[in-house]
Amino acid sequence: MKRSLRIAHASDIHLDTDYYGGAENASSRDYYRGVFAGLLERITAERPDLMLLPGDLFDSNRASEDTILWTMNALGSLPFPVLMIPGNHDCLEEGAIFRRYDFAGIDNVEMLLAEEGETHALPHLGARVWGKGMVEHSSEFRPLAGMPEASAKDWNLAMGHGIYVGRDGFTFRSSPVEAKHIVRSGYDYIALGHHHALLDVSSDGTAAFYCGAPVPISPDHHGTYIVVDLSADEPAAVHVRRLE
Ligand SMILES: [Mn+2]
Repeated sequence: MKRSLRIAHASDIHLDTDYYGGAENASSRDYYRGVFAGLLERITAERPDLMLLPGDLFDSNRASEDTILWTMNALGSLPFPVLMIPGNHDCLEEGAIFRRYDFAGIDNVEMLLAEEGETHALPHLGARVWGKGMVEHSSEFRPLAGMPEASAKDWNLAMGHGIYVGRDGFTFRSSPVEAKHIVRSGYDYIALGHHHALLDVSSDGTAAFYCGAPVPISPDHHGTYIVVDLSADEPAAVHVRRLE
């Protein structure tokens, strides 16, 4: 019997929005850092077994070195594993942050960067996580294409970064997330990023959500993240958390 599993899902942090170093716009840098630090504090208090962060941790690959090192330190201080993929804002283009800095070298952090997708197993949790590294945000890139078959003995989790296009696989949108990869996947939870507001795209028994961004999309909105509890023989319990 599978042990229960608590997952934290946060995405689209966009650190260093409007900031590229120096004194100018440092208040924007500090605001985004503060939101992320507060988010990590809230999540830590919920004692998750792991955290999934499906892309756009940084607003661009030109984020300042100071913020990159600050972020590596913040992630490395967490008492649980963090699994991440790049998004379109911090994709694996030439000079990418995730090519220049060894996030996977942080003890509790795993980066899923393979272009064709890769699975990271967490044997102590009885879980495995699949994701792929976006090199270019284009209509050819399919964030969830190539997910391996679900394993019967583990919790099967996946991450993707892109726009949900439903059943319309033919699209000119960049990085389309298609329903056909969610339906009948047999996965227990698919953590999505890119859309900055909460969106439930679950299908036929597979829970799949955009958790929203921690920074509100408008002044009358609020940031969100998700906590998911998985227990044997029960559907995924998805809890949406608001950040004030
Ligand atoms: Mn994005």
